[in-house]
Amino acid sequence: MKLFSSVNDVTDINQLVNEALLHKQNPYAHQQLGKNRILGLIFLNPSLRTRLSTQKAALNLGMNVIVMNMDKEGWALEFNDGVVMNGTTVEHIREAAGVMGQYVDILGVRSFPGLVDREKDYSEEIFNKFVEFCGVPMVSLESATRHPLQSLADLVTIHELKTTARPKVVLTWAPHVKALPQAVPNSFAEWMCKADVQFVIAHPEGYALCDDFTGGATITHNQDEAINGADFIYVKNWSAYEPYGKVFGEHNDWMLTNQKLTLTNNAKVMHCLPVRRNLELSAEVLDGPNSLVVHEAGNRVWAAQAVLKQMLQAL
Ligand code: SN0
Repeated sequence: MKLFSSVNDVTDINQLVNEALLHKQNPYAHQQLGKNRILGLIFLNPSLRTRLSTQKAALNLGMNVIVMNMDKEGWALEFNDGVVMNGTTVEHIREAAGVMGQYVDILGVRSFPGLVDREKDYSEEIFNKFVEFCGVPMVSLESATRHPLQSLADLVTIHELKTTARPKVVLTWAPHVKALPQAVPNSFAEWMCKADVQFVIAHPEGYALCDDFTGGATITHNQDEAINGADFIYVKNWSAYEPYGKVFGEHNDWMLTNQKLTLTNNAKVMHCLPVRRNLELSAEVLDGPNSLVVHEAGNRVWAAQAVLKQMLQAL
């Protein structure tokens, strides 16, 4: 694999999931594969899990890792061609990405959407320019519209803990105080639509995701109906796709509680984290026996390791 930016870059998702679980059983089996190989991780936005789990995955494979918080420590990047750079941007993506490619064998980039210009965000302009100019294989650490390492870890977690062959998995919108990207729910939907699960999405009116990502899912505005009999509930806030990046209404009753869990098949509760307690998800659920959030974050290592292994093998 030379590019990992969405589920469409994966030839066989079941094989990738199984490979992640093999790494979990035997983390150091491929320590020679990454010897003398360097992974570069570039962050244009904050990160906890992605940064640490991807580093750990690379170390398990024998790689060395270099990390840069480009937003805080780098020069301000220019992404447009043909501009006179007499303003605040200092370095063009053409040179910056090209130089990064000189130093690393595989490059990871995190770049959130601006949530202002939908066409710009959904064209994945920033991530694609890194791909175009760095000249080395690239992995997404969350781009404007997707978070594939998270979604793979989510699928690994569901596969690992399911008790029926085809579990009911519900993605539910949750309240928040900010406008958040659609990347995590888009990506989760895209992966679940390709997985062997019964997939339902619940959100208040006005929060429909872009249907490029949700084809095959059952979509409802009734959360209680959606979570009825659910085996897994994936909690996430997102801002509207139309009107783009907007938030409206309070919808505080969309926060998952123990009372709501009684409707489910003792559902396991997932969230990509960071989560805002008692806003997005109640503390009673987070601290209760149904929460998988920390376990799920642990699986980020094995998902990243499965992806990096396939990328190292293609070098
Ligand atoms: C990001 C998001 O895409 O929703 C990253 C998730 C992995 N989350 C946030 O930006 C949360 C910010 C906040 O203020 O709660």
